[in-house]
Amino acid sequence: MNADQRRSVCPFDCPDACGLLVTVQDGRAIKVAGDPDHPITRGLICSKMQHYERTVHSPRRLTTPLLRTGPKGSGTFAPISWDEAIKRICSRWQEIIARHGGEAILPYSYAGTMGLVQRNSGHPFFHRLGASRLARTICSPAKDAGWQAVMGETPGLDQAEMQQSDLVILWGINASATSIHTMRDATQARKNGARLWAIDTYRTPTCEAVDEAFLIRPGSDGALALAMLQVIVNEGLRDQLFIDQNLVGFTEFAQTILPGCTPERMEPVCGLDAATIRRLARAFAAAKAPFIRLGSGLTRYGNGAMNVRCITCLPAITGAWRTPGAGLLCGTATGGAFPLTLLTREDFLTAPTRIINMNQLGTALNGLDNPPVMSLYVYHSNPATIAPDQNAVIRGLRRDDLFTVVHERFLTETARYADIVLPATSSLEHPDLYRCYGSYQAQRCGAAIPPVGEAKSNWNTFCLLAAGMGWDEPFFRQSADDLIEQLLSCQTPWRDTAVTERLRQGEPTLLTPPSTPRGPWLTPSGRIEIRNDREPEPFPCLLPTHAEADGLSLRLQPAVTPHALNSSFYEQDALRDRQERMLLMMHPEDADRRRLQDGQQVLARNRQGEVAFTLHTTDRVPVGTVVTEGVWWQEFLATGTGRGVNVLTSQRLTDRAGGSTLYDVAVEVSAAAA
Ligand SMILES: Nc1nc2c(c(=O)[nH]1)N[C@H]1C(S)=C(S)[C@@H](COP(=O)(O)OP(=O)(O)OC[C@H]3O[C@@H](n4cnc5c(=O)[nH]c(N)nc54)[C@H](O)[C@@H]3O)O[C@H]1N2
Ligand SMILES: Nc1nc2c(c(=O)[nH]1)N[C@H]1C(S)=C(S)[C@@H](COP(=O)(O)OP(=O)(O)OC[C@H]3O[C@@H](n4cnc5c(=O)[nH]c(N)nc54)[C@H](O)[C@@H]3O)O[C@H]1N2
Ligand code: SF4
Ligand SMILES: [Mo]
Repeated sequence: MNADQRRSVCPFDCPDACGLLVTVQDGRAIKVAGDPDHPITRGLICSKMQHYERTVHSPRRLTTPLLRTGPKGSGTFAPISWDEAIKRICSRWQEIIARHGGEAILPYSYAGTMGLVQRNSGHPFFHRLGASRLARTICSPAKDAGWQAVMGETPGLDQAEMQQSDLVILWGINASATSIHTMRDATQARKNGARLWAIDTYRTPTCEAVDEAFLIRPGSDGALALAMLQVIVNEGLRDQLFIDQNLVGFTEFAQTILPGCTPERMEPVCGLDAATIRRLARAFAAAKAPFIRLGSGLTRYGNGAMNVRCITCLPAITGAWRTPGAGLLCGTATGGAFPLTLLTREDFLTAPTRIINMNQLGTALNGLDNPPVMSLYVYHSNPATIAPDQNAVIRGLRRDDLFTVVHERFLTETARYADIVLPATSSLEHPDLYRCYGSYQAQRCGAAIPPVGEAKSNWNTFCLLAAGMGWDEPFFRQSADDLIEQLLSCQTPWRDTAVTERLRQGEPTLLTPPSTPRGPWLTPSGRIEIRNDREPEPFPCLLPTHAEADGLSLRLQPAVTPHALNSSFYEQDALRDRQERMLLMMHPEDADRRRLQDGQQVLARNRQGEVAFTLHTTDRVPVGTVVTEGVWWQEFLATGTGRGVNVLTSQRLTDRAGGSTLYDVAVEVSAAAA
């Protein structure tokens, strides 16, 4: 490594937490590459990060604190000093607390950075403040809930096992866009002779790279899995010995639920014909080592957790868990490796405060009382763009009596509604400790370059706010490196001293979960729980989506683009140009039926509102489904209402765990008025 090359880690919300090599010249990052010595990255990073230096040194970066001087949303601000900004925030908060109590203040954050210290920096501060708490459930908590209903705390598979599989199923995961190293491993498994399948709702780039893609109706994976289970049981393809030794509740499930789930009955629900469902079931049961990699999209439905629960039964009933290379990977939970309560400090809360679900920000800002939300502090998240029911969120952000502070790298749509904007560092400008959530790697890194302008990290900003509030806890006088050291020096069964030392040195390091994915099963009964009486439904079963009750003709998928990550990366012009504009993909038959033509402006609408798109007719989407990719910054939308796709998504929650239902959307589409 030459003197100018520094190690860093990709901070974005991606399962891989890639190791990076950053070339630094005169305090600026001039090149970013994948670390060839990182065991997952192996030199390969996605196209979004290949020019991370363009994000870090973007002319759009915020470099000083800003005070709003025009109407909310207008983007008119004047620079102020950090001192003044902290003073204004703290004095306004003191007034609000005196009048309404601490719960009138709401923090809002999610996953702008996944580093353990910077991501969790606000928790001790807002606990000490007595603020409302935020349930951070926008991504995929229903996936964990569905897995846990069957498998409890049993850890996930190691992705490397995919190489021993003879049938890899990418189930509801657009791996070529969202998990490129999974895609690389799956492609390698295919070269080794495995068959590769994808199960999705439209023909994604991932579907182009597999042997066979199966397109199903949105939110119908439970129906597909139940029908496969019915075939497996009916045709005697189950592993009865494994079932007897490891499962609880199978016989009753097979007698009461499965008879109603024949492929013929499930065909109209999931949109695959009965013969194909039978073929899938038989091939799954016949495979020596079937490996399912489950994505997150399919969990963002009113029945999301239940659908995952149904899929989780498949490897249990065929006894796939016996065989290396076989099983199901939802994600890896490495929470036990670094005790986060050292950072989050629940003990700073003097009494439990109310919890507000982040998916219902619109309602929280407009409809809450006792107390109303009088101040919103947003950090490393962009709710005006990424949160469901955008019209409600923006209506709330427009409130004149709402005091909004946004800590950001860019003047996002959310920042445009702020009273005070604080400039944030990028990951190259602050230290942190990262862990993958698709495998078991972790890595620490220091700052590679000094802060751009007057930007400050999340942790440093909360330390200033704590001082501004006049608090004297020594906790808020530590550095981010002190906190990292606390996490590392706390011993856990995941790390021996040699592993911890490697982490201290900034090496990519493998953590070892104290138990294995192949048992003992970490459930209350010690068995794989096909029956679970702690759930509202004791058995996996068919549940409806929300959207099917909406009575609208098309199902909308607000899917991801390879050229951005949620609303991040829109600041890079070249990446944004690859997306061209916000398209609505529709099957030609659906377009003909509505007399719509490719390239035309259309409006998609439902009860939350309407959004303008450019129509793109394509048979990549099945009849009855429309798709738009990307979560666009409103300022780049050329047409119509200037609102994005999240106008159409709702605040409804998943069946379990309070998750978002961003994919559970129905719309009507018509021509936009000329
Ligand atoms: N390039 C890029 N990478 C990203 C992101 C990004 O925005 N862009 N976002 C990051 C984040 S925060 C996350 S959570 C992950 C998510 O990454 P993934 O786990 O891949 O999840 P999604 O892309 O949301 O959805 C995966 C696929 O599920 C499909 N799908 C939707 N509904 C259903 C259904 O009911 N059944 C089935 N079988 N499939 C369905 C979608 O069409 C999509 O192709 O990606 C991360 N990585
Ligand atoms: N329509 C639609 N909506 C979606 C999704 C979708 O696929 N489609 N995906 C959903 C999912 S899965 C998720 S996880 C959420 C993600 O939602 P968010 O977590 O809000 O993710 P981003 O849109 O990437 O916004 C992160 C912001 O953090 C800022 N940031 C980055 N690093 C730092 C830092 O160190 N400090 C501070 N203060 N700021 C920083 C970035 O500039 C960026 O504006 O979006 C959800 N919304
Ligand atoms: S976004 Fe994911 S694939 Fe891309 S560099 Fe970051 S961790 Fe790696
Ligand atoms: Mo996510």
